[in-house]
Amino acid sequence: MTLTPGVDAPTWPAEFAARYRAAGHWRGETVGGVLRARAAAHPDRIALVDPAPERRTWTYRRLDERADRLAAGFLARGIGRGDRVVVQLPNVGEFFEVVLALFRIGALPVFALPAHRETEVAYFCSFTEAVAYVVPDTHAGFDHRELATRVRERTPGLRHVFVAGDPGGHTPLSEVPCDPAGPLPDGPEPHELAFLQLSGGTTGVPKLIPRTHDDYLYSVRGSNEICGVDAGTRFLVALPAAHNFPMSSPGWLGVLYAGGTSVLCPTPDPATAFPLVERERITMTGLVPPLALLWTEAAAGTPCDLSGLELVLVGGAKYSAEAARRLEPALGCRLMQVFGMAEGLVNYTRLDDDPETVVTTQGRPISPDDEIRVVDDAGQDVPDGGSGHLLTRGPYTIRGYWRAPEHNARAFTEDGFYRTGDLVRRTPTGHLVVEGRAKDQINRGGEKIAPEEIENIVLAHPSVHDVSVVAVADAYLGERSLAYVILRRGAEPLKPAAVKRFVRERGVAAYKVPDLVEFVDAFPQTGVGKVSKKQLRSSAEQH
Ligand code: OOB
Repeated sequence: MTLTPGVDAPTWPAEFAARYRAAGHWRGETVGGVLRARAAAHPDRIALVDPAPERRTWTYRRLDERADRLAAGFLARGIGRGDRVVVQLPNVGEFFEVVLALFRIGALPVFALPAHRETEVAYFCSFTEAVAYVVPDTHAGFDHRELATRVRERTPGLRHVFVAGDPGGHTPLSEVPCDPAGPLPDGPEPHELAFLQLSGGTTGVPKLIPRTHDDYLYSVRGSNEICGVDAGTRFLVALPAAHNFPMSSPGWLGVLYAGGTSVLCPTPDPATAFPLVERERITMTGLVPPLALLWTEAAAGTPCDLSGLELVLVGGAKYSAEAARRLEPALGCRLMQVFGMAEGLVNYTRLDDDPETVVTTQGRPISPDDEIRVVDDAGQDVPDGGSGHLLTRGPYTIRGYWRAPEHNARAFTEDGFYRTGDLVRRTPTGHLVVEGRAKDQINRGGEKIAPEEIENIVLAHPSVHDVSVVAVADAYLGERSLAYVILRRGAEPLKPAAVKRFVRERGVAAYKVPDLVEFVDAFPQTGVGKVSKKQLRSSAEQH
């Protein structure tokens, strides 16, 4: 099923597309084509290292060949151009083989995170009409094969479950690759969709973000230039590889583009990561602020030699200036802040910014064609230096979510600016400082929670009359979640743990389970009788 942007997802008007091509931003490349070209140019360089449990490496040639064989196998099983495949793999070599094979044939990976559970995955499969779902056997003590069985029962359209490792009752991924009988059919066009990424979300169900080869590869090339990624870069993929930040800012895709080496980190804690930094001579990585804090604190006492580290990118949530100031001296490397979003726009501080700018701002956009507006509640531009809502439009920012016309009408202006929901201030140098958030979202150390999604789950509890989920400040994670619950009159009293268990048992990612639960008799109301989250948030500050 061939999909073109504009049919299932809004796309750039022709005059914008023409402008971005003329400017050289969109170069007509595809991810599959880039891998082919790099494999031809330097077949024997190491593209990928998966250090655990036993060290495995992929040269560019091997990765290219594996992608071809797996692509041929997917095609032989009837998976082809435009088909959606939900990929839920942790940081293992198979993740790369699978997504590069899908890119090559123009099937669209739908990037689930390892933490997602039945509710989320079943939704991704049904909403995208996925034909296949790829899982590990077990990961972090959780059996993904059992999850896949339940997802399959709920999603009749799902034709295949492929398991990396011991397959249980499903199809082993290792049986899929086959010799391509001849040349593979033509891959996707550069203007076509490459994948669907998940949005952090503010609504009851996550929105899906359609990215094209042209637009995504532009953001990757721009990121490489800013971060100085080259063939000598050895990048540690510390965060889940399926997330936009470690994928493209500059991430493993940037490294692949430049012919460098990505090293997969099974978990990002210093005890696992530091020995890898030493052994694999890591030069660059990307971390969310809580991890950056942990790394900063652990660096002093470590016996590991971290001196190869040149650059650590920190983003995904607000990084305090105080914490940022401590990173460079502790880790002996440069810091770059990154403020990005899977919808597109990515801002970086620059290597030649003065130290104060690096610790106190979240950077400036990649592209001269990233249009930035800072507006007040009425949508009027605020004077320079003032705070307001960040709106953006540009060569790698989507014009709408996948199959979500009603939501798109709210999330984008009529002239195509994305309403990020972030509150920012712009400095005279064009750097953005994130000052807060207007969207109803919790940013739990970089992991985004849509309160509405969790409220809907808690509301299904027979003893619950009403619920409101808000953020509460946390010294380590930045924010945690707090569910204020009103019980039904006459209902059995509940313990906080029972509410948490109820959410967990519904099958959602563990990071979405409310950290705190508090029972109240009523919610504060706004003038128009709606629940005042603003007031709830300020009472949450008392925690
Ligand atoms: C990254 O992407 P998402 O899609 O998970 O989340 C985007 C949202 C932004 O709208 C903003 O609210 C928040 O995450 N955010 C930050 C931030 N970086 C992201 N808030 C404050 N300071 C920062 N440095 O999180 C993402 C995508 C690409 C690169 C980096 C992060």
